[in-house]
Amino acid sequence: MKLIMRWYGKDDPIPLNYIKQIPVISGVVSAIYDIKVGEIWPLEKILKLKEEIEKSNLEFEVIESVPVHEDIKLRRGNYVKFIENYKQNIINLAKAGIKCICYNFMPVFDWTRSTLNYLHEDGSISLAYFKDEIEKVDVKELSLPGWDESYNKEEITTLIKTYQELGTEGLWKNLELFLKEIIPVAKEHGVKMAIHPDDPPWDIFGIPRIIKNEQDLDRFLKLYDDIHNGLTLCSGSLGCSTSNDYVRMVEKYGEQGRIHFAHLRNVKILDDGSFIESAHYSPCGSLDMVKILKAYYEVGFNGYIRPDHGRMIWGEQGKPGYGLYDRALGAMYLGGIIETLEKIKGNK
Ligand SMILES: [Mn+2]
Repeated sequence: MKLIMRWYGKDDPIPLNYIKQIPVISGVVSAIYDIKVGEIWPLEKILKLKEEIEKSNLEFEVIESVPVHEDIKLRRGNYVKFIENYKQNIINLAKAGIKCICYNFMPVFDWTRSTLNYLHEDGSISLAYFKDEIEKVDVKELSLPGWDESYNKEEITTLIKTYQELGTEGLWKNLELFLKEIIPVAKEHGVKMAIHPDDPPWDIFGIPRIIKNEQDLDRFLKLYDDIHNGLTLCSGSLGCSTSNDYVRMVEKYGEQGRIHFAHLRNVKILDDGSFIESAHYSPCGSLDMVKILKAYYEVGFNGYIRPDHGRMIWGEQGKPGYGLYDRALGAMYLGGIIETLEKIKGNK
């Protein structure tokens, strides 16, 4: 298991040497942020990023994310070109030593929350999802915190309608056709693809969402039954639904060698199914981090783990979910559990 942190490149307010000061962290997961979705990431740009990261004595083996263009998900417009570009990106990233690529197949929005500024009793701030607030939202007047503002209202309404018409089965089909093109390339170049589940793991606004639970993950893995077609098992996404047993998923898919990347975050699930992102420490949320890491440890997981969203604490301001302090606390907590597991088992 390698503990890494997400780093948003040169525009990230957190410098790499601060990340390096977190003792358990061995590397960062990053991406190229100034190339339009669907286009090729030039090898020189990737190598420059790698050089910068390695200068701080951090490893760079994981990408999050190479985004999938909406044309690929809808199989329309320039999808053929965008799939070819995607393959070239896998090849370029492999040349730079990248071993794992996280991506998602969520239509329109990567994630949904009703607030980015939920105030906890202790004064810390985090993201939260209140079901009643989301249900009140008028689809035609869509604007929610953190959502991509690059679409205007008309474009977004059309896009949502197009997905509603495509439907769940249509989206599954398009995902399968995408995998059949990209996984052979990933395999040839030794890159493990790791799909991120839908966040939160349920349908929103009638848009199809297909990576939500164990049944979906089973179906996904069978679409292309190869180790290079794997998972980013995100506890903060899958774990928002009480019907998902995250520990069981770690045991099951870990045993199959299909988990390549783990996102670990705790969430406090409320009675109505709403949730508040909490500190990583188990008593603060609904997930048991010790049980989760024990499952990873016992299944012999040798992929990457990162602390997921953190709260904003100690007056820090910055990108919601991606401040330094609380993610660093989370990383040390996760690292402490891993060290304990290893020493108790007498392996170290
Ligand atoms: Mn995640």
